Amino acid sequence: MPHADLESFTAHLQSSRRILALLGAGLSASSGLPTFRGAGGLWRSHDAISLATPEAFNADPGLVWQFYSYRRHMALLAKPNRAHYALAELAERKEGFATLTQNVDGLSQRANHPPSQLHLLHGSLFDVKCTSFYCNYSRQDFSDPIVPALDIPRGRPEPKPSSDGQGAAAADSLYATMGISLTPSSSAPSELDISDERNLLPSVHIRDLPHCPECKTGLLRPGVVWFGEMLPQATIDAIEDWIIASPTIDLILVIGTSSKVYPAAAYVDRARAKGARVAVVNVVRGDAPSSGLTERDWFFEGDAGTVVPEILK
Ligand code: BJW
Repeated sequence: MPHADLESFTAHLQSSRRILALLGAGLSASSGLPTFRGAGGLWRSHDAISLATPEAFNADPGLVWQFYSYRRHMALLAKPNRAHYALAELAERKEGFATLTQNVDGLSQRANHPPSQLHLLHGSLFDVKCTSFYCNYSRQDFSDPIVPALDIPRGRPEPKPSSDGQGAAAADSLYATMGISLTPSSSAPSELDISDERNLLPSVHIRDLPHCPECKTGLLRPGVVWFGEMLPQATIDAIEDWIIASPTIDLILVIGTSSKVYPAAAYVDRARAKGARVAVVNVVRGDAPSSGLTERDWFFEGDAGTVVPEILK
């Protein structure tokens, strides 16, 4: 059985040289962003998981863009929480530390996580790419909404404040350098009660969705990794190089993930095969890597935004 003994964890962390962190949506739940599975995994009665597929995009690109427009808006308004900052600080402190994040919300970047130690397994909400087979166009895009047709009543609650507002000013100034204001404009869409079926979203015609400025014909799509799609090859290669360069891996932190999605979840076993002990932080005790935990491992039950800064300090 894993335990929650902070003393033994701290001693192991201090002596660890090669450390991985596998992050999931629960980390950003502490910043008020919804997770995928369980409570909060619904967007306007659609299962978030079923919208994160190429099939859903092909069937109704307008609906899927509305979902991602909402997610982009929420992520821009959210602030990194104390766990994002604690992980960024650990990366600064330990050269042999690498973060593998499944999150696409940009909060680790805004917490100043060193980019060379941060691997985005599932892409970014703020990348867009052309869907045309013959076109390789992609760009970073932080505009909100990305096109006027997506400036619709999103029926969202504003993100809850992070467990600690620390760093909000830094995030704001980082975004200001990119010319982005995180203050909602006066033309921001009004809030709707989305449980009220009368507040249905208007459908968005494909011609009003973002199109490729290069090939002029292709529809743009969010630069995220959907089910059935390959993870970015450069990211996989960089992680592989990191693992190969590690004679041993001492520790893997598994934070706020249901550990159900592959190949991300498989990095726990890769690390274990190199000797790593596992430390899980999750609000749900059962949400642990499928290979299970042993008495060498730790399970810290609770909100990532509170627990992570406590155990990493
Ligand atoms: C808190 C908290 C708080 C809440 N504090 N904790 C091997 C076996 C079986 C299947 C496969 C396999 N290999 C590949 C597959 C297929 C598939 C897969 O994994 N399927 C499984 C579901 C069975 N994988 C793929 O298709 C991947 N591609 C691939 O493998 O390519 C090769 C290939 C291609 C074709 C054929 C075969 C192979 C791609 C996976 C892409 C996943 N994409 C998404 C969407 C990204 C874009 C977007 O954001 O919209 O990624 S799906 C979604 O799940 C998102 C997440 O990153 C990912 C993981 O979810 P996460 O982060 O764990 O969130 P939740 O909601 O599941 O969990 C939250 C957790 O937080 C919970 O535990 C809570 O308790 C906890 N929590 N509040 C701490 N405050």
